[in-house]
Amino acid sequence: MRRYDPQQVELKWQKFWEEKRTFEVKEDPARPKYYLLEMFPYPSGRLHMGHIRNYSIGDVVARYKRMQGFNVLHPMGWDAFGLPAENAAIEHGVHPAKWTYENINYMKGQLKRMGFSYDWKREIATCDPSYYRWEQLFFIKMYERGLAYKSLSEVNWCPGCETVLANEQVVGGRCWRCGSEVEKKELEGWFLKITAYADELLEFCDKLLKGWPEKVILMQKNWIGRSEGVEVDFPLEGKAGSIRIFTTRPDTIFGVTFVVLAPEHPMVEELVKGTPREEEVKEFVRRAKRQGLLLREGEFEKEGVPLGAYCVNPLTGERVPVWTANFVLMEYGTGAIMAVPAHDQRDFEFAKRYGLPIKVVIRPKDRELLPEAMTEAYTEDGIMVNSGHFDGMSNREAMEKIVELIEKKGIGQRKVNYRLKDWGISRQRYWGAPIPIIYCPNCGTLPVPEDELPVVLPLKVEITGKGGSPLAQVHDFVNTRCPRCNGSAKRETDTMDTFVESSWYFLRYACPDNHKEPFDDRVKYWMPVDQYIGGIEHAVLHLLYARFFTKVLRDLGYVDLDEPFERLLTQGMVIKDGAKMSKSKGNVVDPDEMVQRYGADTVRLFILFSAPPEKDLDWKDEGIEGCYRFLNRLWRLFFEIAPKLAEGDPPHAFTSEEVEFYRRIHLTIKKVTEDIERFHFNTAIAQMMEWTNYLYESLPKDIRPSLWREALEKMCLLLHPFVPHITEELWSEVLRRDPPLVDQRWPMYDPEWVKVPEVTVVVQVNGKVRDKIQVPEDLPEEEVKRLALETPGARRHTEGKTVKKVVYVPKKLVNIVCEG
Ligand code: ANZ
Ligand code: ZN
Repeated sequence: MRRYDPQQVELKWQKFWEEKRTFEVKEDPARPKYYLLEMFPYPSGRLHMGHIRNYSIGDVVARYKRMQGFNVLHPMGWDAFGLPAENAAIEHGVHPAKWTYENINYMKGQLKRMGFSYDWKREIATCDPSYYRWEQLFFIKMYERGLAYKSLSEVNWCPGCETVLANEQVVGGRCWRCGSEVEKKELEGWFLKITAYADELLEFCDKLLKGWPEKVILMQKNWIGRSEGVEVDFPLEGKAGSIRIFTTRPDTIFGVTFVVLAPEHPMVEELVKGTPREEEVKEFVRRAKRQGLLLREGEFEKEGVPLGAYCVNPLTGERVPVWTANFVLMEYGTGAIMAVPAHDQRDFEFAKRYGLPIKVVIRPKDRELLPEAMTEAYTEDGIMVNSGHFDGMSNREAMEKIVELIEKKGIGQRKVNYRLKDWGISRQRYWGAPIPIIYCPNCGTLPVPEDELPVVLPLKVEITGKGGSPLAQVHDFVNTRCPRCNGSAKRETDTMDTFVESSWYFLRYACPDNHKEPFDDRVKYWMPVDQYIGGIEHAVLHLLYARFFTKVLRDLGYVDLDEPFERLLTQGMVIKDGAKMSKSKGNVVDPDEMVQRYGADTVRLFILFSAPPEKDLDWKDEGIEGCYRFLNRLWRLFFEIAPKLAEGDPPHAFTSEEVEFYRRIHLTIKKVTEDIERFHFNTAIAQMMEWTNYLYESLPKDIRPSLWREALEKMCLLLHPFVPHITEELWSEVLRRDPPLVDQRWPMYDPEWVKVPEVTVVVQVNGKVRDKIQVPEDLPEEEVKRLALETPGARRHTEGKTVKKVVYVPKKLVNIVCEG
């Protein structure tokens, strides 16, 4: 018997698919299309198990859909701009382009060795000018429509290296390179106006619900963070002017006991200037600004100082002190709040800490609320108290009335706020797409004319990690001509955030060879992506940006669709010894080594078998051994039966053993098909393993050759999406079938043969027969009990009583024991 040699088998079939160009696809209006996309990798150097998992899951779906007759687009590319390439240049002196393309080359080899069914003709690398030129075009179009604009933004600044740092280069508040404490600095930068699409992005969240995980939808909604409220002016005491606050709880306005400004609020300095409080407040503001970075890492205490100034509650006329505190953010609302400690937890904690008064204005329906007795804010609905003529109303009703009053008095108006901020895309980095803008001393800011695109990133550059943006040092690049007056002008030296490239790459896969325009009719044929698969870490930013870009490109007339991704699957992490696989933890399993030892089919099988896609996968060395043994067992089974296949069938009808044997074939097809549809690959594989055991047990039985052949053929077809190489080999070498599996259709089952017999189950309540139900013989106990409890007979006799126990005697009866 031939030994199973995964290396030989796998290389053979990979070569075969490549030579036959099996996975290259063309648009074919006559066939239904299916666009399967996995998130493209950053070419960091080598694939890790997370990648392998992502792409193994995708490959099952791609191959399965293909066998179902879909015209499947399954592309792959490289998210090739980014910081690590630049860091490699700083640390090892290798050019980012060289580093990137070498990595791409290596990783592409790894993907091919896994046998993934990609159409490599459509490969994209985002650092290629033929890709980012279109991005520059979109930027210009957005600029012309006011969707790209320049504004001040806050950046991380390293005083040691005199350079801007990316968030990833700030480690514990310090520069990753020189260890200096990182400062905040205001710098001019480019923004994309994603807020203009906030409402549409939110509205479409609900339309996406059917094909996206609920968790991701919720994260997107929270990120957009729409909140309805009012802005109200609190006049200053003894001076002209007022403080404008934003609140979502105008019903609590009678309970305001202080007002708080964000430390960065311009009025802070104004109000303390020349007063005895000036020094202390300024010191606090400095500290709070420095805290900025740490704050984001989550370890912060609510702190503040009074300004010594007062303002007036416009509805009550009460005077309230003005404070500044670190928990009020300048970027949200108006950067100022009215504090209601009785009904807002943050305000409550702050008031307790600084001994500020607490005034209750809403009480629960059934009791009084005394400020002294409160241990936390009362944030529920209730009845208005201490609120003038609103007393006694429900707070919901009062809310509407108070807003009307505020608007009538002209002291404020309704306002909708979003957490979502415009997207700052300027990076003072080298390895990114240049922003196509020219600054002319006479004509101002101008976009690069379209026919001069792309603005190619120059390759001759010095990257030291110190000083300003590397591009600013490349004189040939910076110095240019003004497109309007032809005088000397300068180019923008910022590059774009790499998230911009990943916001539209899925569109470009449809027509990567079109060098005249970004998109053509092929986009219409393939889009939207039918199934997108990737990590949950992209649940917010990448997916939101991609949705935003799709809408912008629609409004610019480039594409004709509202949403890019029909369905989304977020796969879990790969963990080992209880922690996420990572270099720093030293628990990394190298895919190459595993493929060397067991072959790609075993690695794929193990990854798919160990956990359902959305769950975390715990890497166990025994597990991969087990999968390898299974494939060897499968191999031997085929070779053992092979001689039998040539024999003729007996003349008599199926024996009862053969009936069972045949039924199992169809049950397995049904189960595996349904499991793949639901992405339950692990249970599909478990079913195949069980079936293999059954076939081994059937070896001594008298099963006719044609039935054996059918079983083995179905085995190959059903396992093919998971382990494509070994199945091709067995199909062609043992079963002698042609054409290859990749061109076969997914098997169908005969519904007549998978019917489960039904049984009648009697429903008793306290031992008396009250109803009966018809159920499939193998319906799980829980289901039978649920159905029994819902029968009219059971309902009549359990109503108003407590069910104590439900007993199921399989295939016979359910007894419901109840009391009362
Ligand atoms: C008074 C009040 C009373 C509030 C109450 C809440 C409960 P969302 O839903 O997130 O929009 N707030 C407003 N601007 C803020 C800022 N720049 N920094 C920190 N907090 C700010 O939250 C709106 C609420 O968050 C606002 O309503 C305000 O506190 C606070 F019983 O005003 B509220
Ligand atoms: Zn000019």
